[in-house]
Amino acid sequence: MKSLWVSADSLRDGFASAMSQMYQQEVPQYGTLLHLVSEVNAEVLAQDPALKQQLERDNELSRLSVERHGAIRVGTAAELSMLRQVFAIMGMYPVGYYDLSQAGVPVHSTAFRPIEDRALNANPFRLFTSLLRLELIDDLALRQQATEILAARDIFTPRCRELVRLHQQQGGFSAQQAEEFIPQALETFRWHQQTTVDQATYQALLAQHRLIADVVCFPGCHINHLTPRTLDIDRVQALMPQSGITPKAIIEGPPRRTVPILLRQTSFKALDEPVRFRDGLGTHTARFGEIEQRGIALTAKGRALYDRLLLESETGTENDAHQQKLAATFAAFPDDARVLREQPLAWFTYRLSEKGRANPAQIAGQQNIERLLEEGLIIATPMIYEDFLPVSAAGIFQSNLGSEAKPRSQGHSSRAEFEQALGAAVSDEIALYGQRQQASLARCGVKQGG
Ligand code: OOG
Ligand code: NI
Repeated sequence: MKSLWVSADSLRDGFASAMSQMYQQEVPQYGTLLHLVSEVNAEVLAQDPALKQQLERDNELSRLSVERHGAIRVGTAAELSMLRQVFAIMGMYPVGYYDLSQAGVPVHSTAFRPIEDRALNANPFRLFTSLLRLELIDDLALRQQATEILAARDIFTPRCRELVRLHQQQGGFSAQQAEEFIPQALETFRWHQQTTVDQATYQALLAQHRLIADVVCFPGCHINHLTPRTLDIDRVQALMPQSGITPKAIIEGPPRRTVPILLRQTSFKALDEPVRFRDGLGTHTARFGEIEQRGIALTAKGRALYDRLLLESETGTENDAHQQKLAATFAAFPDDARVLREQPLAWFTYRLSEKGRANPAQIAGQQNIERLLEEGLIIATPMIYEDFLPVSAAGIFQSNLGSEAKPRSQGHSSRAEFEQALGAAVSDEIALYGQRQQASLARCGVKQGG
């Protein structure tokens, strides 16, 4: 019998859309931001027909309007490992290891995301997922208490657990099961006004780190932001106040470039939201909004240059000054597609042009990619960066949780512990980009190396 299972791409698309609907209801400013981003994207495309054509040709235009990332934080290894199984059903796999303890945030993280070209183009929805490091709570009694609170909760509905088991046994979902799975999985990420603790416990955890209180005191792992992708972050940042949204002071990441690199992000501050403790009312500050502009993925060499320049650059507290300083330092980073390819600092996707399809013999055996491009036999387009940046992430965490920049000395990087909690290895993002570039060249009939 032919498989009638619903595809992982379609499950992810349905889930991402349901998540966005839910978050628009929970945080109305997110809806305003979505609206602003789609307006700015439409303007950019109208003003830059060449960009529009390129995005259309590469099947990227369709993903733009559905594209977003979210972020969640969990408290235990068991929760993280169960999330891995839930996301696998939607074609999202752990990529990258981010150690944020070095920036004073007591978590380490990965991104669950699709990894293949086709899946990324269908819907690149990704979730930045952090695991709390309870060992960084130095008060032992409090650490024990937090451990017990977390052990007593189940952030998954019983039906969600059953459906995950069923999927693992059957190897897929029928249409009806898929329809049931999406809202069941969504429950884990819903906001709860009712906390699981009394005020004293909340305050004690908050005093350790705001993030610890956010993870430990609630019955679920509420989605804390959803981030649409804009084609012009400077414009959205400038327009945010007119829509009644106050952005964070500076845009994180690299400066504006002719060939945009990696990821630029800005966010707006979390609101104080009313919550109920076991013994009274209060407020909690956790959820916020963010936008991002994605550029080309960098090779290990390009990434090392980015990291070095970011470190060397002076920073400003006001965005214009900050961007000018960044731009001055990043003058040392080539901003030309050809140079980016030749060095090589960045990844590209290659495909045959019409001429190339008509003349395969001219390609076979040719190893000089620039020559093939010049002759119009193949076409190169920047490969979009699908991941995150730890320095930017730390900036976003801090600006939204109250700045607390003290680095935690115990916070040695522990990727192995993270993978053990996850129950799987995380993929190396740079290796994934390299494989995709290689595969695109192979599809063109270009032999590389040797
Ligand atoms: C995650 C912050 C990181 C990003 O875009 O870098 C992040 C969090 O606050 O849980 O989402
Ligand atoms: Ni984010």
